Amino acid sequence: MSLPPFFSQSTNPHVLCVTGGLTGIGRAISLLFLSHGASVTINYFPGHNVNDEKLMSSMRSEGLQAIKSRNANSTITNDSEVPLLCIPGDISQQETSTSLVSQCVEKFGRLDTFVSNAGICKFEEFLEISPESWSRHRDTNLSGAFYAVQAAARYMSSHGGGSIIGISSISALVGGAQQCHYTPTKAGVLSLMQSCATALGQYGIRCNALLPGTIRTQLNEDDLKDGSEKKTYMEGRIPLRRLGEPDDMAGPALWLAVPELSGYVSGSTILVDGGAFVNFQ
Ligand code: RM4
Repeated sequence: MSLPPFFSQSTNPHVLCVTGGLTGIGRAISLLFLSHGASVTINYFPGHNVNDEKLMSSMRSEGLQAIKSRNANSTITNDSEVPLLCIPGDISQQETSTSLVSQCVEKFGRLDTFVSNAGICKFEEFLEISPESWSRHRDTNLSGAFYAVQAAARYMSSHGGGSIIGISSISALVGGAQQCHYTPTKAGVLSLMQSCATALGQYGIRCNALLPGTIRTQLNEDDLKDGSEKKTYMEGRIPLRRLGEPDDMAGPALWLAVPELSGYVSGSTILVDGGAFVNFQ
């Protein structure tokens, strides 16, 4: 049986903002929050996907379905009423996040939960990684998270607090031979959330790191092709015997957003990996 909605536009409003929200984990989180009655603003990197317009319109119709299936009495009855705002922008630039937060607040009047999710991972041999690739991974994954979290915190610190979630990775804790430019950025996001938890607790802002294990997204669609040896190997490493899906990340994000459920959780590291990390022998 599906849970009733946690939020309500009229009696318990909740506004979520997510970077990199058009695909993968960011999209799954956004859709779950929409289904629970939240309003959602997403950032996306224009042109990064084959067809942004199509992804946005399918997100609206999936959002509508999700809302209706959780709440048959919802007053939202067509795609155009889905409370979803999509803002293009390169997250490595500070002004993208400043403007994202202000457009979100202008449209929906508040900001309760911020998810810093946008990230890239190009699988490359360490000996061949160029300075450009190294800086692109740092600029997007780490500087992007820094600016985004700072913009959210600047708003939340003077508006009663909120929940900030940094999407780090199992790769913050363990190495990957073709991820030498990526794993340090994910360790950086974990550390960022720990320091921000200490800096921002005084404002009622909780900061936590969510660490996805191996989740099937566009980041690893080449690396983990169906039928590949690596995919079989990775599945074998996971005690739950399957790769993760973006939806697997959405529930933990919702839990971190709801103060009644996680109001005393801050500075924590939440691994969502089907047990992969602890599977040594
Ligand atoms: C992860 C982890 C996964 C990989 C992705 C791209 O956080 O290393 O195994 O598929 O990055």
